[in-house]
Amino acid sequence: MTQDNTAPRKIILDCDPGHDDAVAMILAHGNPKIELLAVTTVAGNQTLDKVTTNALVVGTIAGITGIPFAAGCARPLVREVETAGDVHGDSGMDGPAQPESTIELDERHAVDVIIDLVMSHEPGEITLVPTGALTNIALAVRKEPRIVERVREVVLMGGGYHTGNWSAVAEFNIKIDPEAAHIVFNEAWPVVMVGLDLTHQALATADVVQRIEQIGTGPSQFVRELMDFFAQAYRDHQGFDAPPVHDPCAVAYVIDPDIVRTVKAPVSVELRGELTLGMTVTDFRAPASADCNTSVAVDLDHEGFWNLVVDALERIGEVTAGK
Ligand SMILES: [Ca+2]
Repeated sequence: MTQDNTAPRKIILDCDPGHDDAVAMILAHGNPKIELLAVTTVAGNQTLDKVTTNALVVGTIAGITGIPFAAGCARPLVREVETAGDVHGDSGMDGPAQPESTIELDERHAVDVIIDLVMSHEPGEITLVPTGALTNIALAVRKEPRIVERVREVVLMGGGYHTGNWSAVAEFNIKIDPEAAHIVFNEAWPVVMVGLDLTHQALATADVVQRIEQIGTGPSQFVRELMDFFAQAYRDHQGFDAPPVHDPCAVAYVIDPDIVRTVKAPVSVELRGELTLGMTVTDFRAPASADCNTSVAVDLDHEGFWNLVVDALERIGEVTAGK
């Protein structure tokens, strides 16, 4: 496997924007250690049409050009569509005013974009960063199993080893499509689970929001307004003082694993539990064996993480629509 550790890490962001997905896109675009190859979408926080529109809007606001944006699966593999309107609003990205997108959607299905990119790059070059349900990734691996040995790692936001948010023990991205998650966790590629234990440390506290506000650009104002809506939703529905900004934590891990520290441990997805469907059961009883392919994120450098987000917004600067 050829891995140049100085070159930017090539990633495909598979997402369901989503307030925190939007910040993940901005971090991936604005950080020089990441090369964003594509943005693909999947039903989750809202319906596929809505999250795809949102992805194009974020791309327009942040000036993400020259890469494919492609829509993927409109529903989970087995289960009915379940969305998170309480947290993300009717649009899936309520709060800020949303301009018309100037980005054209790729005609291909997201699953094909993922396969095409992975197969046309060298083995070990591409990291998949899913921040929604794992439907597209699971279908991609079923359609083209050779992507498993070519993907460098899958760094996903989802799950948790101690806590849930869509049930007492299950996290939203995993719970809405547990069968897809089962497929992704059980393939032989390295999987890093950036779950709620980690992302609940990524709180957009008042000082963080102030730092973002002070950047004083269109994109920073957009993020600030996203955070205002997200904060209110998390106060009303989840009992948080400040909202946990989940998805950019997965991108931050790819940028700097010292900011998102991980531990190797086997993870299994519960598919049959009456009370535990979608739980990411993590076994910490003994040191993980050499063939364990899964790691879980445990500890966030809060200041280092938000420094990355602020830095990305500063680098993006002011964006003129259409450029
Ligand atoms: Ca998401």
